[in-house]
Amino acid sequence: MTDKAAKRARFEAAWPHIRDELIAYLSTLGMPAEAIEWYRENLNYNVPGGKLNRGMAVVDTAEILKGVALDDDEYSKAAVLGWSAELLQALFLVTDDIMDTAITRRGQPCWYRAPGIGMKAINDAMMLESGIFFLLKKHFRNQPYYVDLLELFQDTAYRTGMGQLIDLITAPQDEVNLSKFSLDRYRLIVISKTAYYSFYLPVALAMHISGVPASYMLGDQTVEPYKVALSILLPLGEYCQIQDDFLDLVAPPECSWCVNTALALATPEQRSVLDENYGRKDAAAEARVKEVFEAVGLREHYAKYEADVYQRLVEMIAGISEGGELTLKREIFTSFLDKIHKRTM
Ligand code: DMA
Ligand code: MG
Ligand code: MG
Ligand code: MG
Repeated sequence: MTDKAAKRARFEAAWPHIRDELIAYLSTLGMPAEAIEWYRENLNYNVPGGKLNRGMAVVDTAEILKGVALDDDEYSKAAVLGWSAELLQALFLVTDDIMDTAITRRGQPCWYRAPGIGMKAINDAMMLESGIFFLLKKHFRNQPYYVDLLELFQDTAYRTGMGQLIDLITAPQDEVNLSKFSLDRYRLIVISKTAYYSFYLPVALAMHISGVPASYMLGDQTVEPYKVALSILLPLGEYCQIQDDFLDLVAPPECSWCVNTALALATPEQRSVLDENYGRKDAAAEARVKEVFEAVGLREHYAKYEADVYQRLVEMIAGISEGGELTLKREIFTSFLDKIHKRTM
């Protein structure tokens, strides 16, 4: 087994226990067997089975901060928070698929389309969210950083919801209106709906359980490590999504980097071609959109964007001063950057 596979296996092995804690709570409240089975199926169907990037990032970051392997208690704390991040992702995916009228997710029918589920999926999503706060209370109630964890999940969910809102009103499923699109709007959507919960949340969670304080002195310099982390992880998350969009190239009717960049570069004629064809689900229209993308030099623009953002992130990371214990480490960020840079799928 590779190191990466072993890490994943260990993280996955923590799930059944965490799931059973959530289910057991319903039993202690005397919920009927049918409800308990429903919740179990909700959790099993929607929480594991993804890439687990966010959950494992909590564990990885905690390990980097400590510098040596976590002990069992530290690992189990990191795993609870990692799975809580996965619960947050799950509730957003369940509701996102309803709003996007999606068909499949992770190779199976979306939860709301699974037999017998339908709009009960809305309540299921809310119960996934409540599960996060149950776990936080159960495992962290007595920790000095308990309120920080609560605030972090609350703030992150709020930001993600705002991102979903502006995405939904900018690129509604049923009517693409390119006059609403712009690169600025795109950036705001991506940072809000993806970067916060996918990049900042896992790292900040690990920082809290590792005891990283809100500020510290390094020499005569005051460092605010959570702000530093945010300032790097938001552009990193944006980069990751732009790369995703570029690898997909034409995935209408999304408000993607490709169409927004093309809109910024298009001649009036090319703009009309995009207005008439973008978001239409037929092969000929897609081919015309692709032609415009090629004609405006989207590939070259992407290569330049990637080189620039990579350079900028490398410089920001190099600018982190490493002190003793409980301070930021550059490796937290380079490990993300290395995974993303020049990714081809
Ligand atoms: C999903 O955004 C966003 C969240 C917060 C889950 P999306 O609809 O663009 O992504 P997907 O293609 O995964 O449905
Ligand atoms: Mg979606
Ligand atoms: Mg969506
Ligand atoms: Mg995509």
